[in-house]
Amino acid sequence: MAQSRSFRALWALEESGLDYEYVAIKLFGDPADSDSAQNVEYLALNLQGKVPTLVHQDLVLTESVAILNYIGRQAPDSELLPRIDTASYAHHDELVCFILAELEQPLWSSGKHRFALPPEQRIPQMLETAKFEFAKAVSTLDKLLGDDFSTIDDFSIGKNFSITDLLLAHTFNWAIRFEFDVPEKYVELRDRHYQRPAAVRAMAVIE
Ligand SMILES: N[C@@H](CCC(=O)N[C@@H](CS)C(=O)NCC(=O)O)C(=O)O
Repeated sequence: MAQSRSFRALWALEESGLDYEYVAIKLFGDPADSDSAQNVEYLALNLQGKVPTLVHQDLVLTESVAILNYIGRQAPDSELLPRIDTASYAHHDELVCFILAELEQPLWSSGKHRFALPPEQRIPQMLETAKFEFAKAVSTLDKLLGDDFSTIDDFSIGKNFSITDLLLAHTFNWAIRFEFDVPEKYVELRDRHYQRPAAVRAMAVIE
């Protein structure tokens, strides 16, 4: 699905150079339609009827970060995953967990309480809480990346683009679309990484 976490997987596939087939899925389509996330065949792959799903031979993965890490391992030359030393791997794990649990969480809370949850489960006041939590996460990110970190020149781990850069750019793009307060430097980071040829190719797939 175009505007979703699926873009992460698509972008990583383009970065990796691996062959893939993109299958469009509609989240809110009629369950009788074969491209609906509620269709029985799709639910057999993805129990929650969510996106993305990656199918490779007998392997089925339904968590976007597991999908990114798998793509990174299938294409080591892409250096989407750090391979220098254990500490770099540990920083990768730490930053991935932080992005999902702290930076993305308020965005998804906001999405759930605006359109994804059944109307009777939505709490409008959550939107203010989400903005508060997002601002807190952004100031922690500043510290995690360090005072010297340049959003114009540096990468979040090591000396090349990797999965954590992709996740940061995608998450800030999400925040910008949802009209959260995003500091200018992270808008620049989003712009810089979204100009990568692989991101542009991935965008063309969903347009
Ligand atoms: N933790 C999962 C979350 C997947 C997810 O919630 N995807 C959203 C689209 S970005 C979805 O399918 N939502 C439909 C729903 O919640 O029913 C991941 O990272 O892949």
